[in-house]
Amino acid sequence: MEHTFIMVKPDGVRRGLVGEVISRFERKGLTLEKIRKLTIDEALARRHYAEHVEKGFFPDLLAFITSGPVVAMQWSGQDAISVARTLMGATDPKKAAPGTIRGDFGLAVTENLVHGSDGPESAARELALFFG
Ligand code: D4T
Repeated sequence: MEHTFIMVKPDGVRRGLVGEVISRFERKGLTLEKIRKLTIDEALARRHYAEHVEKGFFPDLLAFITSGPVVAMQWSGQDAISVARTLMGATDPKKAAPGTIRGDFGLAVTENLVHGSDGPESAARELALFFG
């Protein structure tokens, strides 16, 4: 059994896609353990995206991720981390396969609807950041 951190980003919340995202994970067989709606402030964004703070796209990413509420979740299941990333699709929605969340609903790489942990260490770190 593995845990992962999944977040519906501000664009997904604004577009009313929270239920769609939850439904896809549930139908796959993953289990929703925790859920919390919040607006990310700059300090939390810098901690969550620590690996990206020096990158050229970070100012746009910071403005976007703090632009409205997000829905943060803990999901569990067998191989939950990689299964969730498969359901999400490639980071760039233009390249994400149809049938994935980003492939079906996204167009721009910044506004790519969802975040999912990319490994066990980031899952533990991100779950601690959002759920203590
Ligand atoms: P997240 O972390 O949001 O699940 O995305 P990924 O794990 O799939 O991708 P990432 O860490 O490489 O990127 C984090 C975040 O930054 C945005 N981004 C990324 C961006 O705005 N411009 C870019 O050029 C890249 C590479 C999108 C996701």
